[in-house]
Amino acid sequence: HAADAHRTDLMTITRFVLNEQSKYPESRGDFTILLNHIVLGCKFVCSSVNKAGLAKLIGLAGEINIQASTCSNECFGEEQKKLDVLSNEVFIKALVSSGRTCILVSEEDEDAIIVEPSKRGRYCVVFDPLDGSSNIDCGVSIGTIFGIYMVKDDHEPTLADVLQPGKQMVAAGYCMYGSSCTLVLSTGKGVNGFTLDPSLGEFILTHPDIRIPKKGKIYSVNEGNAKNWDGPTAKYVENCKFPKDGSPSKSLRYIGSMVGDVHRTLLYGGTFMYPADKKSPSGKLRVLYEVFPMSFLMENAGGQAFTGKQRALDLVPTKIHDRSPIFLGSYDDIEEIKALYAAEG
Ligand code: AHM
Ligand code: MG
Repeated sequence: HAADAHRTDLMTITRFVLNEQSKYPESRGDFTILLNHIVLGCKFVCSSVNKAGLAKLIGLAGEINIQASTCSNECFGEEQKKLDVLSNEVFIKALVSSGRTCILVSEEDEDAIIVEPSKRGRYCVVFDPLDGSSNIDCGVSIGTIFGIYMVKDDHEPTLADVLQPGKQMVAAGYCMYGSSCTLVLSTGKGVNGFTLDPSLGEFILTHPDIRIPKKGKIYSVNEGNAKNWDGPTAKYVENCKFPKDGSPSKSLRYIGSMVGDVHRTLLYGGTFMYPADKKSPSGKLRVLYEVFPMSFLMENAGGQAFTGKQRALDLVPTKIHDRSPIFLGSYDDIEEIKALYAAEG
């Protein structure tokens, strides 16, 4: 019976990646080990995010905090770390202890972290441990985003190892802490999604070979910034609302959590944008650990990612926290945006 087979033959993320890596005779399992440590970080953050509402109310000592509903995280003093700080520490410790990394870049840390020689490996990991900070306190979906580069030899790691165009990444993904905990991963050949089964503590393959629809019916952008947009962005959004070719108007969906907004875009199709505006000529999102991983996933799912000037994965970051405008999503929809920018000259 087919349904029974699903219940007893579980494709965990580890098994899936081991299968994939075994196609390369030179593979020594290092990537699988690295990924297992990333997965551990995701599970920890997932469990912390799920407990966050409760922890606020009960407090660490187990006493009911009567002020919980009227004060923010600061009320809990030193003991209660903010979720984003906690997540950052967990990922750094997990990545360093994997013994497979040499340099780490986190959105939470101004400087890159050079791993001590005795714990070094060949991978460079760039990540945003908990993205969507404005959504943390109200229980809306947030996520972790990561990208992975690999160095060729064992030279002393430097910033040059991570200031590489996104097309050089060997893998990228995100974990969304939403109504379920979903990890989406690409190692450069397609995109696969795994959902955490809390009773097993394992990510199970639930979304094999994700392909983004060629054209979508949704656009996603912070329209509150419209007065500062450039011409092509304004024109594209106008076309979404008042199509000139007789096609139906598109729906607007915007969470303000990149992971949730991109996840929906990947599954349902459409566009996600954080364009440049007069106040922020480079947009808001960070090249290394937001724009690149999401662009890598989009392209691997058959979509596109564009900066307003070029293919996003061709960008060469000059600083680890650089920002870039980004338009990503369904192939045909991004073609439309590219045409508007090309017409602008
Ligand atoms: P953060 O790193 O401070 O959480 O900011 C990143 C988030 C993204 O998840 C999201 O796409 C964007 O900021 C939303 O920004 P805005 O509130 O300007 O629309
Ligand atoms: Mg962020």
